[in-house]
Amino acid sequence: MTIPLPGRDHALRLLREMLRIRRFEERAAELYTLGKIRGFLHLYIGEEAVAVGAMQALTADDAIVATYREHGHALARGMPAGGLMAELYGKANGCSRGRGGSMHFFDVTRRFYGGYAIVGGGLPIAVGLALASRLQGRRDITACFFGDGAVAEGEFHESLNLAALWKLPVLFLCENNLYAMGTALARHQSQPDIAAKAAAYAIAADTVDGMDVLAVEAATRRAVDAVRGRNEPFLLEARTYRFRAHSMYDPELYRSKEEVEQWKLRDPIPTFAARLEDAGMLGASERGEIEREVALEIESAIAEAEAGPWEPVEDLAKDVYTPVRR
Ligand SMILES: Cc1ncc(C[n+]2csc(CCOP(=O)(O)OP(=O)(O)O)c2C)c(N)n1
Ligand SMILES: [Mg+2]
Repeated sequence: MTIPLPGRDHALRLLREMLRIRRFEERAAELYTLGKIRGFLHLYIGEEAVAVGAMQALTADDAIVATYREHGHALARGMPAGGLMAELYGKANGCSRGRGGSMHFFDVTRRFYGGYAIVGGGLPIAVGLALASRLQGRRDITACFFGDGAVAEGEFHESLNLAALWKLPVLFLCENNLYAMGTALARHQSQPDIAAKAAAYAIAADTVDGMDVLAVEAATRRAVDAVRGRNEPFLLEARTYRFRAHSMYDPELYRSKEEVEQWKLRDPIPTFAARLEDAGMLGASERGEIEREVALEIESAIAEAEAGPWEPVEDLAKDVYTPVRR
């Protein structure tokens, strides 16, 4: 079903948010090959519509938990690009003081609780956050993003079970990009329909086209209403695709070039931009202006990362051990 276009301001905001993520990561990939960024770097390119669409339905009070592929979620949540780029560089002005890198973005003031390297590791944290909120009598919900690979983990089942049993306000949002590293979903799941798994825990579920930002926003709004209104969890599965390798090193022997090219035809950014152009909401000069503004933001983020300090080596063990209080 094609969702009608929203007002022009909101539509352009969605486009801009997706572009910010795309351009941020394209530059990050270049900086990685230059050796400026090291360690793991998992790009979200191709999946931008999921984070951007979903984030529109959440308020600043809601908590977010994401995976190691979380650059897009952090940007869409409003974390400043400079602090994120500095974190990729490992600099002390990074959002996690340079100690986490790409997989561990964190910002407690924006209720962004990671960035998790452990597949499925964010799910029990999300359930705990929702439990804390319930115990404190708050109305916020926790949105937990995770990949299709996480449904193979015990934590997925344990988390869904407890969230349903205790009626906790968690939106489980599965970003099904069909692969967990090099393993296709159908090769590791007896039931590859992820949304169908929710029924085993008496959780309501829905699926959405993760390449369509408006569809994701609308489906997330319905899901969030269900979580807030009924005070119980919900599972939303967004069907999407990553255009790049799993991480920076991956010969991609598990999928064909044709398959990747087929999915690229559904790239969420040009398809949405084309819709806006057809509707007379976006002209060539405006598109150019948005691109220029986004490029400026990313270049200034890089400058901030370049200028940022390294943590002194004397601080190596700082915050690693908690002092024992006697
Ligand atoms: C518990 C655990 N097992 C294995 C790994 C190694 N690993 C890193 S990413 C990944 C694939 C996860 O795929 P998915 O959840 O679909 O997320 P995607 O990378 O597709 O976004 C695996 C197995 C890990 N990080 N944690
Ligand atoms: Mg996956």
